Amino acid sequence: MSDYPEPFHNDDVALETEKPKLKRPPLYRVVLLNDDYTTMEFVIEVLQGIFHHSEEKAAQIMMHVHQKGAGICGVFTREIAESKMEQVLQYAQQNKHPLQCTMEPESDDED
Ligand code: TYC
Repeated sequence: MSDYPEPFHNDDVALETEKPKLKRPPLYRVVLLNDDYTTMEFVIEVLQGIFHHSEEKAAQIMMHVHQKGAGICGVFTREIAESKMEQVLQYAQQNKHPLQCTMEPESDDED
């Protein structure tokens, strides 16, 4: 049964067809930077605790950062990436490690 009283007319109303809003949100990479002082164990702990990587994957990412200078911890929407980055910086500071972390747009045409 209809929810509207009958008869229902909308002859005078101009109905515009709107394009469906299906755009995906822009994504951001959270990037971990190498330094000479943060322990490897601490970096692995961060990657497991904040980014939910397995111990094996965390060790792999840590070694990549250690050898190449930087590496991706994960890809997230902006708010999540910001939150992860802040958690890393705060946790590192609390534990007196100079570990640095940054974020960058996943795609070049987004900022
Ligand atoms: N280079 C550090 C060491 O030799 C380990 C390290 C890895 C530090 C990754 C930071 O993001 C980092 N103890």
